[in-house]
Parts: sequence; C-alpha cells; structure tokens
Amino acid sequence: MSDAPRETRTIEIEKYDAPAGGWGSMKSLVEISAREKIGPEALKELTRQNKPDGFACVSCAWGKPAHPHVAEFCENGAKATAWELTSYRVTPAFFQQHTVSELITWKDFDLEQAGRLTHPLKYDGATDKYVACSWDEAFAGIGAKLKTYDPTKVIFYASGRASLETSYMYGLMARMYGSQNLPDSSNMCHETTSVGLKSAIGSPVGTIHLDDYEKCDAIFYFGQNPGVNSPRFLHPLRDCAKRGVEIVVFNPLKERGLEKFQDPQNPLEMVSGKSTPIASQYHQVKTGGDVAAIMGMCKYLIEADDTAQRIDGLPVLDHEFLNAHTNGFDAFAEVARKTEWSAIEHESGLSRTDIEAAAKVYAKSKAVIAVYGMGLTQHVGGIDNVHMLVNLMLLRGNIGKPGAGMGPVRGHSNVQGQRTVGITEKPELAPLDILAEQYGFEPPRDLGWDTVAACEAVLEGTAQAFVGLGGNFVRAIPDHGAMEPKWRGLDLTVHIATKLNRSHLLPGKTCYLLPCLGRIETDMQATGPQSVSIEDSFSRIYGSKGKATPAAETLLSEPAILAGIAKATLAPNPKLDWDAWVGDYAKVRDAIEVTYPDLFARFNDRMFTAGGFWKGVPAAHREWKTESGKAEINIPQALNATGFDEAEGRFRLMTLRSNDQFNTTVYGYHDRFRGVKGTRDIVFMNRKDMARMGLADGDDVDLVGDAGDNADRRVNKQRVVEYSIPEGCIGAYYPECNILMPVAHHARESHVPAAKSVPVRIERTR
Ligand SMILES: Nc1nc2c(c(=O)[nH]1)N[C@H]1C(S)=C(S)[C@@H](COP(=O)(O)OP(=O)(O)OC[C@H]3O[C@@H](n4cnc5c(=O)[nH]c(N)nc54)[C@H](O)[C@@H]3O)O[C@H]1N2
Ligand SMILES: Nc1nc2c(c(=O)[nH]1)N[C@H]1C(S)=C(S)[C@@H](COP(=O)(O)OP(=O)(O)OC[C@H]3O[C@@H](n4cnc5c(=O)[nH]c(N)nc54)[C@H](O)[C@@H]3O)O[C@H]1N2
Ligand SMILES: [Mo]
Repeated sequence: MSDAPRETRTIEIEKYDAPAGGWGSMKSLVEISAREKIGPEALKELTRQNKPDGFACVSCAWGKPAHPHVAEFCENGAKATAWELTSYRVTPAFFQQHTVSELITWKDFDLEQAGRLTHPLKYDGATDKYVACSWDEAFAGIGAKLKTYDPTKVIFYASGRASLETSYMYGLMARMYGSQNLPDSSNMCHETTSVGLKSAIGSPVGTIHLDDYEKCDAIFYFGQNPGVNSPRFLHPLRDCAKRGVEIVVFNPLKERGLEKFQDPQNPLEMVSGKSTPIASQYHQVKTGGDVAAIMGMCKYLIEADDTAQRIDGLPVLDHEFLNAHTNGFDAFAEVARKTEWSAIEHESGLSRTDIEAAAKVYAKSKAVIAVYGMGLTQHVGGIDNVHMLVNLMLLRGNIGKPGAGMGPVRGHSNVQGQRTVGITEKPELAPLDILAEQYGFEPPRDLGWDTVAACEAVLEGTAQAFVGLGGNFVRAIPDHGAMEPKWRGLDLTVHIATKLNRSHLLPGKTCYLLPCLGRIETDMQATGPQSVSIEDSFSRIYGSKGKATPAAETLLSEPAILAGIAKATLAPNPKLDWDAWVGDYAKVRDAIEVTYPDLFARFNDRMFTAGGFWKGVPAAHREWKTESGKAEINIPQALNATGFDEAEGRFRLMTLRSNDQFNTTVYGYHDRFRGVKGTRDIVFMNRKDMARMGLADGDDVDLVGDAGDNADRRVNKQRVVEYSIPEGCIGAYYPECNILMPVAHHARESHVPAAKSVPVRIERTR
C-alpha cells in the first residue's frame, strides 16, 4: 500500500461570504509557504514577481503593467511560486523506496507535494522503479530510440509554461526531426480562440491592451473566473467598478471574484473590512447557453435599431462601421429577427427581461470589452460562442478602438507565445519557408497531430513515442479509462518536468524523466546567468530573470535538455550550433528575430521594456486579415453549444478548477470561495434537481458518462453539494472527472475537449 503522506482531512461545506482577496487569501498564502517549508529568501522572490527586472510569474498569462504594484502578485501566483521553491526534493532514493505501481495509487496532490525532481531518471521495467542515470546516458538513449521511428508517429507535446526561447528550439527540433506533431496545452484551452477569432476578425488573439480597462465603460464577461485563475485582473476590475463601468457577467456559477473584491495589498480595505462590488448584472446562464443569451442581446439590438430607423430615431447599431468593416450582417440580422424568444429563453435559461437588461447596457455604452475564458471555449459549439461574442461586439463597432475589443484571458503564462514561435501542428501557422532557408532543411509540410489527434493515435496504437515539454498530458486529456492502458503501449515516453505527476507513472516501454530548472531559478550557462522571455494575454513580450537558488545542482535548463536530445538525434547542421545557443540565449533570440522579423525586431534590445513590447495585432487597428478583408459576422450552427440533445436524467457537467489548484497540480483540498473544505470529491447540484432525484445535501452519488457510445465511464462516490447552479447543470472538479469525457467530445473545428458540457447521468452510490 502507498505510504503517501496521508492527510487527515476534515470535510466542511458551508457558505463563504467573504470577498475574493482579503484576509482569506493572506491566510491561504501563509499556509502554503509553511507547508512547502520555504524560507525568507524564497519569500523575497515574491517581491520580484512581474517586475521589469524580476521574473514573469509562472502561474497565469495576465498582463504585467509597466508600473507594477510594490507586490505585483496574487494569492495564486504566490502559491505557484511557493510550489516551485518548495524545500522538498524527490531524489533517486525516493524512487528506491517506491515502485511505479505503488506511486500510481497516490493522489495528484501527494505526487507533486513530494517535491522537486533532482536527477535524470530511467524507468527499469524489471524492478518497476525509476533509477538515476547520467544526462549523457539519457540523451544517447533517447536519440538512439528516436532515430528508429517514423517521425510522423512521434508526438512532441508542450505545456504552455516554457519560454519563447525553449519553445522555439522545441518546434525547430521536432521539425528537423521530421515531425509536425506539436500539440500544445492550448489545444485543450484557447485553440477555440485561435480558430474562432482568426476566422472572424483575422487575428487569432485578443485585441485589447491592458490600459483599455482604463478607457472602457462596460465589460461583458463570459465564463472566466478571475478570483481563481487570474487574480491580478481583480485590480483593474475593481478600478473599473469604482469608476462606474458596468460589468455584466454571464456564468452558471456565482464566482466570488466577480461579485466582490477586497484588496489584500490595501491596508485600508483590509482593516476596515470594506470590499468593492464587481458585477452590476449577474446572469446565471445554463452551461452551453451563451449562444442563445448573446443571440437574445443581438436580437434586441437589431430590432431596436429597426424601430429607430422606422421612426427616424437614433440608430442603435453602428451602421457606418458595419458597412465599412464587416461582412454578413444582413443574413445574421435576419436570423436574429427570426429566432423566437421562447427558444432563446429555453436554451439560455435566462428570461427575456434579463437578457434585454444586459442588451440595454450594451446599447448605451461607448466602449465595451468582451472578456471570456474556458466557459466559452470548452464546448462542442465553442467556435459558435466566440463568433457570437464577436458579432455582438461588431454591432456597435466595439473592436479596434480605444477601450473596446476582445479580451480572451489566456491560461498558462506563455501559452500564447509558444504558438507565436512555432509550436503548432498546423503547417500554415509556421514560417516553414523561412525555416527551410535559415537552417537548410526540408520541414514537414503536412498537418500534424493536435491533442485530440494525438490521443486518437495513441488509442489506435499508431503513435510510437511521446516527448513532453512540461505538463501532465495524460491527466489533462479526456477519457483516462481508455487512454491510460494504451499509454503504456508507447515505445518511448520522455518527460521534461519539475515535479512528479501521473503522466510520469505510465511509462512507455522505454521511459526517461528529465528534471529541469524552473523559471524562478538562476540559469547559469557558459556566458553567465541567462534570461528568458514570454508573451502574455495582451500579446506583449517580456524578459524574465530567475534568481532563486536551483532546486538541485544536477538540474539542467530546458534549452540545455532540448539541445542534448537534438544533438543525440539529429545529424550535425553547420547552420545551427545548439551548444552556442545554450551558452547564450541571446543567440536563440537572434534566431527568432530572423525567423519572425516583423514580430521580434530588435528582440534582445527590447525584451526588458517596462510593460513588455507589443508584437502587434492587426485587428486591434481594424486591419482584418480574413479572406474578405472584412470582419465576418457568422451565423451559429445551433443556439446551444453542448453538442448533445436534452434527455431525461441527462445532466450537463462542467469540470471546474478549485481555488487550490493549477490545472492538474493540486495545491490542497479547499475551494474557499465556493465554501468547500477538505475534499475534491463533490458535485454541485441545483436544489430542484436534487429534490427530483430524492437526493439530500451530503448524499453520495456516482457520475456516469452518458455520451451514448456504450463505453463505461464513471466517477464513484461524489458528495452532493446543494449549490446555486442552473437546473440540469452540475459542476465537479477537473482532472478527476476527465474520465467521464470521450475523446470524440470536442469543439468543432478547434478540437478543444468539451470540458464544460459533458453529458452525464447521476446514480445514487450503492
Ligand atoms: N490558480 C490558477 N490559475 C490558473 C489556472 C489554474 O488551474 N489555477 N489555470 C490556467 C489555465 S491553463 C487556464 S486555461 C485558465 C483557466 O481559467 P478560466 O477560463 O477561468 O477557466 P475555468 O476555471 O475552467 O472556468 C471558467 C468559468 O467558466 C464558467 N462556465 C462553465 N461553463 C460555462 C458556460 O457554458 N458559459 C459560461 N458563460 N460560463 C461557463 C465556470 O463557472 C467558471 O467560472 O486559468 C489559468 N490560471
Ligand atoms: N476536464 C478538464 N480538462 C482540462 C481542462 C478543464 O478545464 N477541464 N483544462 C485544460 C487546459 S485549459 C489546460 S491548459 C490543460 C493543462 O494541461 P498541462 O499543461 O499538460 O498540465 P499542467 O497541470 O499545467 O502541468 C503540470 C506539470 O507541469 C510540470 N511543470 C511545471 N512547471 C514546469 C516547468 O517550468 N518546466 C517543465 N518542463 N515542466 C513544468 C510539472 O511537472 C507539473 O506536474 O488541461 C486541460 N484539461
Ligand atoms: Mo489552459
């Protein structure tokens, strides 16, 4: 049996009334710092977080202002820092004590809590243990194996944390090897944005700047949880609320950070107990019901405009903008007029009065920002969601002017940047001709595997090997029950990681686990300490300098590990000196500049610009890089984004993040804002659904997959928590519930797993 540190956890579920931020966040910080046993030196690192000469926070991708606060960090950024600076270590001795079959019974929390990995390791099938090996042995072993495969059957996954320098090297290495199978965590996340915004406005990313929040007069806020996932956003949101900006929220759950905020860095607010209310309207839309809600607003606006035109009143829509800049308005307007309110109300779960109230705010506002996150992207109809939000914004010219635009909130700290520098399976998104010329090789030109295609290839047995640059791929993807056994059939698995996670415990026939430096740590190379760079949600690029003492002397940096693998795998190339790059990352940045001269001009000179330098987004100045040369107004395929029919007993499950996790990294068992303490095995349910099923708060139920494909998918014994959530919708935590999601249940076009509307049934636990 496992001797993982067994916590004695007391489970408490009670309503939490305190604001986001405040004393709760200070307490939570003190707890994690104590638990990770981090000393004063490490705590000092926090003051360097997100500063022009400091390191870019390893948590989320929120912007770093040019004039940062004294402490430009948040509760969850600080947790991420403490997590990386932990004083616990996972040494080869740890693996002598624990077999892989034992470790796989540990919980996600216990695995990562064991500490930082210190030595390169190889899996030994005979003893079922990881054993230490030298870096040279690891590189030679990996290179020898990779040389035997069909490169088009090898997966090179990246989780969105690695720097621009590392990511550029990774994409290049994969292509020189012959593989365009470069799935990224973005494939499970904002790929819906990359595809949806690209097809609608010609730019695949957000169009606003951070300071647009100082200029807007309304914010329409969909499916993103700032109190947990981007807490530094709470500061501009609070400032907006104080300025009288109307913040109209659409979310099935009442998320605390969108309701009220108390600034933990403001002594006055902390002492007086005052907090700022955030949302001016809060609409608890049904999961997957946003298309209908937005259609309702568009219908109201278009019909109000029709009336105004008839009676010679003031136009509600910006016709000048629509005529000059958009394509498809008339057809869309016809659909909006014809859509019945009864259908809109049914699909959104909102009343006509509420939707009209939201539309009225939109109609009177001069500059509107549309914010969204996983609540829109992770649905079968995710593209419809994004398109509808764009449509709403285009009706009054709210893209490409000060204080207005699209504000997707990205996930991992460099997830957007990885795509910028070539981690993509789509050949048209990488400058292949330039790479061919720059390095004298013929890059693969065929479409590679994205995350879903990679999963399918593993399930079918066509994939031969997997290399992971960070992340916890097998835990983040859907359908664990089917995937995990297949995973062990891979011939080679290689993980570059900082901490142990479940993906590492599903070794292929040959498996290496390669520990790397984190971004907070000093990265000493031949020419001295190195800096790296990342890109945030606002397309701004920053330098980041790690200064903490590395977790172990045996660690290598990510660029050094990639160079080791590349040299052992690829034929020498006179145009590329991997060692010189590792010795001086400025040389990698020079190479990036050659590949992307427009985006990265004078990269090395500009990387420490306060507030970052902007890579440029054409749609931000109304240059529409679409086929028609205009912004496209798209008609949605359906009013409902779930992609499945309603049926008796079928619920829409949204998989959620708690306040105590970063993706698959579980920091603890509390979800403070939602009032859950000591457990993750819960399901949030509406009172009426509970009554209908004869369930009481605290009862145990099993969640059973209801995708109609006859596979048995189930999560046992979840405690029912009565919660304010629309009828027919339930919520439970990711990644534990990923087992309920079929691989095939993903967004059309973008292939993002549809983690926010999974069809499930509920059975009482026997
Ligand atoms: N501390 C911390 N920070 C993080 C992360 C983390 O796990 N922890 N993860 C990082 C990553 S990779 C990402 S992508 C982001 C994720 O950040 P978010 O985009 O905030 O993602 P989620 O927490 O998954 O869910 C977002 C919200 O969508 C709502 N929602 C669910 N379904 C619907 C729907 O159909 N419609 C609407 N309107 N809303 C819906 C949920 O109630 C929830 O409030 O955060 C990043 N930052
Ligand atoms: N059901 C459901 N599934 C989801 C989601 C959901 O909302 N619901 N969200 C999806 C989203 S948005 C995302 S982005 C994915 C996340 O998927 P991933 O990005 O694959 O997962 P993470 O949990 O972020 O990865 C954590 C691991 O990264 C490693 N790591 C941390 N820091 C570093 C570093 O600096 N370098 C290296 N090399 N490794 C490091 C550690 O070993 C740690 O265990 O999950 C997706 N899956
Ligand atoms: Mo993400």
